[in-house]
Amino acid sequence: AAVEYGLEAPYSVEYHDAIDSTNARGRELAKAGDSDVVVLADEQTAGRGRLERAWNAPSGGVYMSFVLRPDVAPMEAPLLTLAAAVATTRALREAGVDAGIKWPNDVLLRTTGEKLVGILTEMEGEADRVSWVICGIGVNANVDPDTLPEGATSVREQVGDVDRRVFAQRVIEGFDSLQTDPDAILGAWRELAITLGRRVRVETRDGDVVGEAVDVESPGRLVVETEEGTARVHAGDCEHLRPV
Ligand code: BT5
Repeated sequence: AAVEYGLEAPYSVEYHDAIDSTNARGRELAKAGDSDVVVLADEQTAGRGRLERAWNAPSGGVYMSFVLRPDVAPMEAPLLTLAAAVATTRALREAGVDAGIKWPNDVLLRTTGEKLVGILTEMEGEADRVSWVICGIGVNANVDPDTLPEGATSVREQVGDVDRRVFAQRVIEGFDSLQTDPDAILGAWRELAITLGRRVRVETRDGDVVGEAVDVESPGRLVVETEEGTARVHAGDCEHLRPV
């Protein structure tokens, strides 16, 4: 089921009915020197999550990857993940879905904690400036929940199908308007977050951090008040975050 993505965007849009991974395609484009492209697909046959995990991407979803060359250092790239989460959450709420952001890279249904969206940001670059960033967003849009893993839900299951062209347009515009402005991104993120004010366990390679998640700081660190004091966890170090 191809969709007509006749989008008005500050990016050129490359649309695929089916592709292995929009992030993998974005990487090819980036390596070839392209920028300001959005790769969109109806279906992915080898969608990727973080840390070598797989992303289940049946036909009917919105799978999109921004190919960008922003003037940021590699350590600032997590801001783009936060911006993508903000833009996607706003688009979901406009569609009537009660979505909220779970740090670092998920959008969930607020009432049940079921996952609606995953975000995967990848980059390459020098110490002071990235050469490119791929920000990939996978939205369980018009898909049946029984094609998704346990703990996932879709827009279709919650409110019925969305017009994916309108939805993608909103995400693109929302993401573009935030750019890499840390204050705008963090301010919006805090308002849409479900992680803040909760007790959490953040699992990292170097052990668990347990305490109350109190804030997110630029460029995307979670601030946790633990019994031993204040801890700051980098998004890239988080393997799992669970409520406790
Ligand atoms: C993510 O990873 O959540 C990032 C997913 C990014 C997907 C987009 S789609 C467009 C672009 N192209 C790509 O190839 N990728 C990006 P992570 O936090 O590691 O979560 C992965 C875990 O979520 C898996 O191990 C499953 O448990 C679960 N999962 C897999 N598919 C899911 C789905 N469709 N909905 C909800 N949960 C899912």
